[in-house]
Amino acid sequence: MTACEAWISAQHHDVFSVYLPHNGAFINAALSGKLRLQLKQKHLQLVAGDRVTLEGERITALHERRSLLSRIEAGGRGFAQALAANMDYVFICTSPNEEFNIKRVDRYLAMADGAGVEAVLLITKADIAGDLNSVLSSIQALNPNRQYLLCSAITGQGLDSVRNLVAGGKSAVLMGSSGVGKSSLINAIVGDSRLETSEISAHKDKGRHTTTSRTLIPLDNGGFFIDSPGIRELQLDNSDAASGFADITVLAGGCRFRNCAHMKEPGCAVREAVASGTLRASRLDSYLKLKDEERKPGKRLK
Ligand SMILES: Nc1nc2c(ncn2[C@@H]2O[C@H](COP(=O)(O)OP(=O)(O)OP(=O)(O)O)[C@@H](O)[C@H]2O)c(=O)[nH]1
Ligand SMILES: [Mg+2]
Ligand SMILES: [Zn+2]
Repeated sequence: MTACEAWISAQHHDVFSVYLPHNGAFINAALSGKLRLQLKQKHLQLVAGDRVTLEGERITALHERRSLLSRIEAGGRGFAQALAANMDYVFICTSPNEEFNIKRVDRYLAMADGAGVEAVLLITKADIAGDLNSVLSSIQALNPNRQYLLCSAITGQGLDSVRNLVAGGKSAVLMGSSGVGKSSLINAIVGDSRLETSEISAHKDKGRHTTTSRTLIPLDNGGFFIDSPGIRELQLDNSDAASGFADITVLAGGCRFRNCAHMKEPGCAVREAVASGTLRASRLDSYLKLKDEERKPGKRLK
């Protein structure tokens, strides 16, 4: 039987919807018994964006991942939950209304950082009269160099820029609270209404997300989006987080105390690096927030 490469789009129980890059089709496939066992032994789960080997309708191998975004599973059992693999970008979607929360934005940024995936802030619903100035100034305060794009699914503002970021085979996963307009944005860019969307009031009434699973959406410019359900609880995967702060780990080797918390300890090489301008203060802040997060597992993100 001939084997080909396929990309994981969505999962419904034991059935995976996979995308075939050679012909652009989506088909259903299931894990081979052998791969199922291998994944179980390694505590791995296939996730949207994963590259796999397909033999007929059987998925027989998982290819090495270029990047993996993950978080601690909601419910506090402490397992890392994979969110999307092989992404070039995380589009962190937030709208300039009551939903806007700079701490949440920072949390998403730290997650992207931890996975080594580039983050772009999408300020959605730029057509509504929210307090755009205060939103932009809090983003500036977080990091003056942070890229952001103003977009609107209604007026079309910013859609070309978002589209161009993924041109030529790049992939981006859209993340952000339920109702910020992730699916609407993708529909507006793709030019049809393939993804279900709904009024925010409906979200609140039903207490559910309109989008319920991650799905791969190919664009005609060669790029890919992954739509995802709004994340209610966002915690960071410690292993990813630590690996995303290799610069700080290296600096910490120069601290006087081995267990230095880089807060007020004398002889702290990390603080010295901030003072001398070799380390951004905002980066140390993100790192410390993350450490704080690790000490308080199960803390809800509001
Ligand atoms: N004014 C305005 N409303 C928008 C825009 N984009 C989306 N909306 C509205 O916002 C609501 C939620 O949009 P969705 O696209 O379903 O939001 P979502 O982020 O995909 O939500 P989940 O799938 O639950 O995570 C809908 O009522 C949309 O019509 C926009 O650019 N401007
Ligand atoms: Mg959606
Ligand atoms: Zn220190």
